[in-house]
Amino acid sequence: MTEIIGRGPDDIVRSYREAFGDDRLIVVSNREPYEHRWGEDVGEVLVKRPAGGLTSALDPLMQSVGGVWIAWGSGDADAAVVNQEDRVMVPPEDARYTLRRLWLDQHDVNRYYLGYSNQFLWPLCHYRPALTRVRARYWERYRRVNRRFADAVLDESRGGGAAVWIQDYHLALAAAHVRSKRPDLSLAHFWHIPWPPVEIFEVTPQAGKLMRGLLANDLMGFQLPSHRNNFLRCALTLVGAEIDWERHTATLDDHTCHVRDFPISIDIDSFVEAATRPGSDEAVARLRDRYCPKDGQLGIGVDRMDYSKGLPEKLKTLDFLFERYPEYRERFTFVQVGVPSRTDIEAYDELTQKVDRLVWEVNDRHGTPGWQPIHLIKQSLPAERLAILYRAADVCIVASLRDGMNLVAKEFVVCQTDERGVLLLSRFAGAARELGHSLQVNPYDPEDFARILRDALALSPERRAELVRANQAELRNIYDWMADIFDTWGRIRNGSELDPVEELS
Ligand code: GDG
Repeated sequence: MTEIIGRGPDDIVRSYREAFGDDRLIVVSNREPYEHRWGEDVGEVLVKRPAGGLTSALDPLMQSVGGVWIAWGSGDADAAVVNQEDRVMVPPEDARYTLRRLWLDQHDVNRYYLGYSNQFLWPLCHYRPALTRVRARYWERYRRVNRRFADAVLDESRGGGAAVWIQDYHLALAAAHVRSKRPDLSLAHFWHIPWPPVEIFEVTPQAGKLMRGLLANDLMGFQLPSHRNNFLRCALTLVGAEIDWERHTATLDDHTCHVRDFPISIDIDSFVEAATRPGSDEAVARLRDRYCPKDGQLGIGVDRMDYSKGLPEKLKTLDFLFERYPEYRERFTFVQVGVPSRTDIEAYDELTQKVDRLVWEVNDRHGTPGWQPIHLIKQSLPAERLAILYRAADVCIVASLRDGMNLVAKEFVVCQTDERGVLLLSRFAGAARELGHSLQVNPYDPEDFARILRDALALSPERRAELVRANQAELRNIYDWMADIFDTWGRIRNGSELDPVEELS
């Protein structure tokens, strides 16, 4: 595989220490990186790593830098393993940092998490205002839970300095609470999902409060320049912040927030290692034997079951492929991993039913006695299995209707150690900006999407290898992402963030 030269864990520790000295790193997110669950045997505790882009991205970083990660203790055995201060060291097999758990009751989960976060902010930020549900009690609880997260930050930073790094849309109000009590702390927030244009965001009844909450940070990070610009325009229009469009800052009530884009990435080495460890060649061969028709090809998809991921559009595309190009029947099989997600929300339940129905229809229409066109795996696979699946595939399809980045696309590219797999990538996923050697598709146009899929299946091994290598050469490591953020954040903190005029000279 193309050698990817980038920064590593040691560079992150150095970047962090240069920026923040001995200050403690405090990461705050809704989802925890490790969940403890009761096993089947009495007293047995199992450790689960929830599937999701955010936790997969940040855990390796916390393991390098150390510090404390504050998150909702969502596992049923979580409370049994923490100490009196609700802390537990993780990873369990090699304690590297502290996980501080915060407890949510059923109302919190229903209103703050499933309500305001996932039935208001999530659809809105994915450009789907028609899917939002506005309820006063959701907002009330969102505020209250955000304040509790902020209180935990204040507690963990007592008696010293800290760099507080807040994650994602669940915690938009946390920074303002922290700043009101500890203006000396350095605050940054990374928003993993898109930020929509002001014409969409302004439907938010609490738009001004959310903007003020986020502008309390010293640094706001987004995946793409377009999200950054949308946010700055919202700051101008909705709360009258003063915007410097060259330096990308928003100033409100004498506080300046720097707004930047930092496209997130993955821990490249860990995926390459999982795809190539001893026994992997046999595992790849077994997987192809199981699913792939003899001398045929294997396609894969890996998504949380979420309406932003374009699963029905992907399945319609497969339907068109088998209808328009029947030579692919019994020659191409598709395996879709669809990890159940937010199953208590109606829109997700409807999506799951729709996906089940579409899979059934395509299989019914095009399947033959010895061959099933689509296999839907509705469960989370262990990370090593995922790397083998990526490596075994001839194509991977990412069909997001809107996606902040999409880590699956990047993971697939790095696992191509045999230089075989071609990536079909939605133009509407943030990853499309970097992965220019994927075949880019418009999921709203399934006929053309099917034509591009056919073209992908027809590519020669040489052309596939060229595309793989070119995409791999574009990829940066998660550590570069982290170091970029710490370097920028550190310069802001030290007052040395250059303005663009100085940078140019
Ligand atoms: C949000 C933004 C942004 C999936 N299935 C399994 C599994 N996964 C892991 C993948 C990947 C992660 O989940 C999914 O990440 P994505 O980036 O694709 O999507 P979101 O969860 O929506 O993440 C997204 C991301 O945050 C980071 O900023 O890219 O735009 O929406 O890492 O590997 N992992 C395992 N088994 C599975 O079955 N082990």
